[in-house]
Amino acid sequence: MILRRMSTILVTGAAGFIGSHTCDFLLAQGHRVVGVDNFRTGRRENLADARQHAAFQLLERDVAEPGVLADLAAETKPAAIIHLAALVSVPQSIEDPALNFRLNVAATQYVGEAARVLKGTRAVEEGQRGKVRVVFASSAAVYGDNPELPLTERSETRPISPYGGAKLASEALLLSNGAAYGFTVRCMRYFNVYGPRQDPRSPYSGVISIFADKLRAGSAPIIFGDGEQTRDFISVHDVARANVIAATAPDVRSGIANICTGKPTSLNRLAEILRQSVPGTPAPTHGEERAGDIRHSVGSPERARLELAFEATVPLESGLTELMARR
Ligand code: UD2
Repeated sequence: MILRRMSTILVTGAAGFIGSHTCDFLLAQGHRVVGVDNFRTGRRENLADARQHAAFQLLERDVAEPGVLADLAAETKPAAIIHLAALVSVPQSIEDPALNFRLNVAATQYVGEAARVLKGTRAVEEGQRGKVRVVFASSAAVYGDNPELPLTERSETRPISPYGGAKLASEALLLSNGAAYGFTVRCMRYFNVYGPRQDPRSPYSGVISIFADKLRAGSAPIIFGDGEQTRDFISVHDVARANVIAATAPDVRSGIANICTGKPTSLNRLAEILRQSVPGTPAPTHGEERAGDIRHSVGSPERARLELAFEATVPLESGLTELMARR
């Protein structure tokens, strides 16, 4: 795949888990990156590698404030905005739906406005004749507890948290703005993303970060329920690559894509692979099933393959081995 060369890409939420890996991958591909973060949950240390690059610029700004992103877009004239800044916690969205609205819906409107500003200026850099692009971090949470598997982009969306609702609303906002004002929008429905830099500290953090943290400390992970529930775990390296393809590959059209592997893995299997990667670690114990837990979730990766030529390539085993070898 031939990527557009040396674009300037604006990444919101640059210091976050997915954001920082996306910045690293963009820089490795030779792009210039303007990273924006307000450091509410993002961490400076996530950008230790990116900050070594001359092509990386980091700005501390709050993109949930009106006008901030539009001004930044006018200043930096990126070819694409990858919008990853968000309230990332599903439980927090339930506790504070107003904050969820501000960070996960209102801020998205400002992304649309920034893309409109770019469209109006000579936004696209010399040599790049493509349209302005927006890549949006959506989530499998838009499917809620839809049991028809695998989940495709045509599956019914019935989110069961303010977080999932906000992601779905933001998809519609951006896609409709893109259609009305003439910019390209790609909504990326990430499934269960894992990898280095994922914060394990909350009980609602991704299960892999929690298990890895426990095993590093020499304690046993706790599997909620019988462990036969399944998830579609995808490496953050694959997710970062998918974001970069969506932002920079030629001929990407507006639309939605699941970003997943298409392979279900049970929690029991996950715990077994983790134990194999670090011999001598304790066996998991089983606890109560988590209230509201979805039994099975797996996505269809077909549309991403057809429309983005993206396929996840990191096998879970090697992704987990890399994770356990770090820190
Ligand atoms: C997502 C949300 C979660 C909740 C849920 C609602 C994230 C990271 N999680 O969960 O907050 O809103 O959707 O359905 O956004 N598990 C264990 N032991 C642990 C931790 C988790 O067994 O210490 C299990 C958990 O019960 C589940 C699986 O691991 O069956 C995956 O959990 P997860 O929170 O990583 O992801 P998910 O998609 O269930």
